[in-house]
Amino acid sequence: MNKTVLITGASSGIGEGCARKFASEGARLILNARSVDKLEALAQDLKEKYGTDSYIMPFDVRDRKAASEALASLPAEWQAIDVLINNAGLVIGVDKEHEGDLDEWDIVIDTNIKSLLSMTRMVVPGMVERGRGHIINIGSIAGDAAYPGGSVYCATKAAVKALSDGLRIDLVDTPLRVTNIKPGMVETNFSVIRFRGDKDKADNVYKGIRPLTGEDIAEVAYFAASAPEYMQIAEVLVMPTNQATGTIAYKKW
Ligand code: 8X3
Repeated sequence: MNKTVLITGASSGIGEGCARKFASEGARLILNARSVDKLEALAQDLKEKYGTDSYIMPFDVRDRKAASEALASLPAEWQAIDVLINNAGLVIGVDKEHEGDLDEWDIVIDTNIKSLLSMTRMVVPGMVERGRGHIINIGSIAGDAAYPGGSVYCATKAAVKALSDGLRIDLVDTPLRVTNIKPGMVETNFSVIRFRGDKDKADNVYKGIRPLTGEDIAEVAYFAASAPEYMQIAEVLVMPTNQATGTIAYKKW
């Protein structure tokens, strides 16, 4: 793939899966996450395995000024971003809506909604100018219906669906494409953060079922990005075979 791909939250989980998949297919990568060390290690690994050219952009996606400065300072040969993968996202806690911590929810809302929006706002105008581009948002099955303990997270992923659909409408008269990938159960660090570091509780989510991996979701993202230009994979709901909805899964204990 002869494309420049910017991935947010690239240092782990689905973001790292996407970095590895797109690298293995020959893309050039702009890797974003907070940790310089993790990004450097990933870039080095991708270089050794696939000969990938990576440009590292360490900043917290919630820091709009840092994001805008990083994008403005991209060397000329890295400025023509073809694919933006808005992956950075998280949830903290499983509290009820009337009981949770507003400061934690600010982090979730700022990351999952406002940062996705600001990256889109900053990167897409260049794509429109160049007449070429693809925005891949990592939404969630959680955006389809609220579930117990997920109120705010589900709301943020419903917002990702609305932002994806709205952007697709706004870009309908351009060659740009917008994809919203909505994963169900994917085993990453996601549940560890949801349960505030409690690894046992996080592991329990995936006991008795074979969850998807970041690499599985990366296959979907790559499929969408490599589809013919006239074909827009608008939305994909993807989950383990033994999962049916955000709350219904069959587990063999
Ligand atoms: C994460 C999937 O099942 O926790 O977006 O809603 S789930």
